Amino acid sequence: MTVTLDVTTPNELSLEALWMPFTANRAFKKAPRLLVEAKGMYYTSADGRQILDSTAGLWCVNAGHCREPIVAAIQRAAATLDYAPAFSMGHPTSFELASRLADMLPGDLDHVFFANSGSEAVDTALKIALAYHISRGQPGRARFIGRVRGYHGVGFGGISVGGIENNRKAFAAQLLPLVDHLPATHDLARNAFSRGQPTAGKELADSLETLVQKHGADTIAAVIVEPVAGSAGVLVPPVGYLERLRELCTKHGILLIFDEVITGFGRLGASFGTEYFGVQPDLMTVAKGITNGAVPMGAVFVRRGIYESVLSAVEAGIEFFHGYTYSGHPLAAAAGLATLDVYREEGLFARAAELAPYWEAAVHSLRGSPNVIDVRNLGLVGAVELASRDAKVGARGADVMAECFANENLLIRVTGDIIAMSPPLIVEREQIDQIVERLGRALRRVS
Ligand code: PXG
Ligand code: PLP
Repeated sequence: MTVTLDVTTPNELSLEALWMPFTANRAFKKAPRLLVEAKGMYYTSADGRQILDSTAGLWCVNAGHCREPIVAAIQRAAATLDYAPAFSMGHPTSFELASRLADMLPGDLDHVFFANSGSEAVDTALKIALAYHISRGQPGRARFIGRVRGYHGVGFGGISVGGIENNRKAFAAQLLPLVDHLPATHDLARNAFSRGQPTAGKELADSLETLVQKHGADTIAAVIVEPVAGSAGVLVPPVGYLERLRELCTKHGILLIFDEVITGFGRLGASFGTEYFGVQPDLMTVAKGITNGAVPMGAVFVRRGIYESVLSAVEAGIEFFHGYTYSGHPLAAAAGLATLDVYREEGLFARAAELAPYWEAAVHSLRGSPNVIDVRNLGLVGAVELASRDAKVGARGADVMAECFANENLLIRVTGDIIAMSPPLIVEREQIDQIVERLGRALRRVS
């Protein structure tokens, strides 16, 4: 199938060759949705419409689109040092970005390993956990604990600890062998229409204690969770849950990994989830907002003692046999520095915190719209869960998304029948009103 692009080019564009990621390729190619430009809160579609972006792209464009200082920094970097080898060579920008990030992080979480995506960051963090225990003479600590409905990217490590069934089932024959999962915290019977953190469910963290009793603490390397699960449909942790997980991990010498690919860089109205919840992990993964989505980058933040332990375990030479050609890429590092400047100069994390109550009231006004069985929120994240049509999970959600894009000039994200929204932190109150009005109209039109 071809489409005519009437904004940027009169040429016909063939859609056949590209195998699109996490997309219903056949449906998309019959009814394509193409974006050709972006600025601030809006995309421009190929047919020339201004589309209000309620999802910050895919949860990544936290400062809004095509921000001049970030664009300029990338242009300068591309023209100055296109690439520098990442192994046994360095370039100043990656060191500078690592230092700036370390300064933002709580406590001794002050070393940074760069990757190019959240998936790579996750696999890197899992390897660091193993290397750490080996460095302390505990190679038997090899088991990972994830959580049902967790999303940790698509590497074999990430899908093994991840708990989204569709992402695992085709690859089940080759997942990592030593993995268990905590139960999901989602509980509509007790917590539907919670504003902010739900009150019931803290005790679900105690299933870690059960796993410790089953396997022995000395076989468990790490627990990995998203502070707020994003991909599975915005699952906000119950009050006290993360604190309890931290307590149990400390008690049993298990590393706690927070996957903050979505919750990092202001999304909750604080620099990171660790700050928002006041719970400090041993390792933390980020991506997305680290460069405002403008250049691919991921990172793992590591507590000083872990870094020092791994380094001091070998006498000389390479301490950790892991890294990517593009770890700390000059364009990504430059984009990262410029992004941190924008976040700081515009006070965007504080702005997100200020807007959060308005956002909460706005999304909860959708309670009572057709088929809505839950509304939930935290920071500048909101979700509206719809009842599924009989035996057709995801059909209603897909229809609402298509309706929003085609007839309401609104970009939303759906996972199954859950609508997720996470606007850029520059969003104005009137735009929040528009998001909710447009989504409300779409919900009333989709049966
Ligand atoms: N961990 C978490 C917590 C994530 O949310 C990843 C790892 C993987 O990052 P990369 O950069 O490899 O994609 C993610 C990514 C969605 C959606 O709307 C969520 C993500 C990616 C794409 C879509 O559900 N999260
Ligand atoms: N595959 C081949 C054949 C390679 O040579 C390399 C890197 O040199 C890779 C994969 C890994 O690529 P990256 O370092 O970009 O992850």
